[in-house]
Amino acid sequence: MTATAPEHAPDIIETFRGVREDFTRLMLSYQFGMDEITTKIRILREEFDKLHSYNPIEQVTTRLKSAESVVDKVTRKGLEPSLSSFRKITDIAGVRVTCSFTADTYRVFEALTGQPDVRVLEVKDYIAHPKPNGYRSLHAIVEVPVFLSSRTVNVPVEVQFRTVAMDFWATLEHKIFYKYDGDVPPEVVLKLEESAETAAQMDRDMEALHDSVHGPRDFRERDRQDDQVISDDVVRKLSQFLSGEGG
Ligand code: 0O2
Repeated sequence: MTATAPEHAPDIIETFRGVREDFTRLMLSYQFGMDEITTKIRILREEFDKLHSYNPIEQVTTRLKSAESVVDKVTRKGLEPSLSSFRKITDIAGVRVTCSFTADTYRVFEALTGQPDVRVLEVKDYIAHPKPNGYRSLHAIVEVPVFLSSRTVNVPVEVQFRTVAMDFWATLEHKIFYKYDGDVPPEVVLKLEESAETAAQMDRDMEALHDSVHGPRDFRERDRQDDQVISDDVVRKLSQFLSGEGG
């Protein structure tokens, strides 16, 4: 006996294929948006390192939310499970920039968001205003253009800027919450708040120590001085060349 497929099967398969293609295209655009941001951060990192002899960026990590976790968030927000609801979730693509000191988080944030093709959609400053549990980080939802073969798409990417100490706390806090499955005993909550304050104090101490040894990192002033050094050097070399001393 041969099984016959129901008449509407080809339609369903076509629809399913279409949805799958749209989903793949959507997730690819988030991947590309994330790539654009990481390239920008890599360029800033190299520039800071090579031209200013100071690298404020310790680590850059990326993550693409899984389809399951996007569906969870869509449901949590009370949206219907559709591709247009997916598009309303702005943290599908995430980049985390771990910096050396607190001032560096703002400096790198400014250097990234000051670029003309980066549009800031939202900023949450959990460094200036920590969450009640002690969580600290500077969050920005930015939109970057991604140039595809036939069109340009503007992709939202969540960028988190934090120090090593903030990252240490957040990573372990996440693990502890995961273990307790959201039902954390009050004494653990209190301990977490205290340890967040300890981490913040360590950030302040280490930054003060660094500045006392190396001087404050006023990058704008140093950019200006560097430009001055470069232009003086170029002028000197040019005049040597013109006077025939340049060899
Ligand atoms: P993952 O897997 O780390 O990315 P909203 O988008 O405004 O509806 P949401 O998503 O809570 O609300 O935004 P928010 O406050 O900007 O936080 C988003 C991300 O910040 C989280 O993403 C975490 O990465 C991080 N985060 C926020 N609060 C905490 C916290 O208390 N502890 C830790 N460890 N991380 C935090 P995800 O998607 O939850 O997780």
